[in-house]
Amino acid sequence: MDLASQAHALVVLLTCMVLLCWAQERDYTVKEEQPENVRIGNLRKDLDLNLDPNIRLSSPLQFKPVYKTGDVPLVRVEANTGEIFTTNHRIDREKLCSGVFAEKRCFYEIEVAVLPDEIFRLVKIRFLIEDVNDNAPLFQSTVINISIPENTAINTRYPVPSAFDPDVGINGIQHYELVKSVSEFGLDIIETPEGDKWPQLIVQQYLDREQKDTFVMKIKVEDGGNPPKSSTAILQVTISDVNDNRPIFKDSELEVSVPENAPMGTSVAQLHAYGCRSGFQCADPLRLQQPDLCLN
Ligand SMILES: [Ca+2]
Ligand SMILES: [Ca+2]
Ligand SMILES: [Ca+2]
Ligand SMILES: [Ca+2]
Repeated sequence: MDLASQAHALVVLLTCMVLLCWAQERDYTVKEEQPENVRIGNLRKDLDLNLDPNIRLSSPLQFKPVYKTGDVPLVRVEANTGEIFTTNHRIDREKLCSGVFAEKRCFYEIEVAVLPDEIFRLVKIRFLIEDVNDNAPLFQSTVINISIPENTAINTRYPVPSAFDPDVGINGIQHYELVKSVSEFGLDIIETPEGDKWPQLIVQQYLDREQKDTFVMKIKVEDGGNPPKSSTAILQVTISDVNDNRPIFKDSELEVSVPENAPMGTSVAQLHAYGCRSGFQCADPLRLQQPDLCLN
């Protein structure tokens, strides 16, 4: 290596040392929702400062946190010891990282200046906020209404509006079930590649609005926390009508007697027809117009 190359290597080495001095980083992991004064770590120990005993310090070693403007301090650093603690401001992962995609990790960051000037460095501290299961999954509404036509084929699926759980991973939604079910309907869960779970109602039997026009069930959603949290909603299925029955007369035959001298226009009988559409039974017949049969 010639002299110029050696000089260049030395410059690169010195630059790296200076940058290392300034760009020190340290990561910690802390659970959300901890009470005040829970110890997270000790900077003096964890930064491995390796203070040169030959350097005379103008004042004792000190740690001075620098918070981002407007940030509520979620941790405090003891100036003399470098001990890091939680504060009386609760760390709420769901609030801190509300705009962050669920699959991304949630960090809280501060910088800490290490003083005095002789050993000055600015250390970037990142706190990885671990999720705890502090939210139950909830449906958007306590009553979910679904309308299904009565001629729906068996195995047809209807999406049920999903619940929402702001926690992530196993603490998010894991399971749906019908806790008060009927034989006409079943529930299946579709899982997307992103891991989202979508409940779907499956028609398991032929429906007949004229027999039964409303089914009331209860749907339960549960997360995978330990212990799990859950909630329920009423699932009300309304069977909508289709025109699947022709109207029928009350009597298939009608016998009337008419005097031979009856004038024209004389009413001789009244016809009864029903909009009875079940085909087999007519539990709640709809009475149609009842025309008179008249002489003409
Ligand atoms: Ca929380
Ligand atoms: Ca949860
Ligand atoms: Ca949480
Ligand atoms: Ca019908």
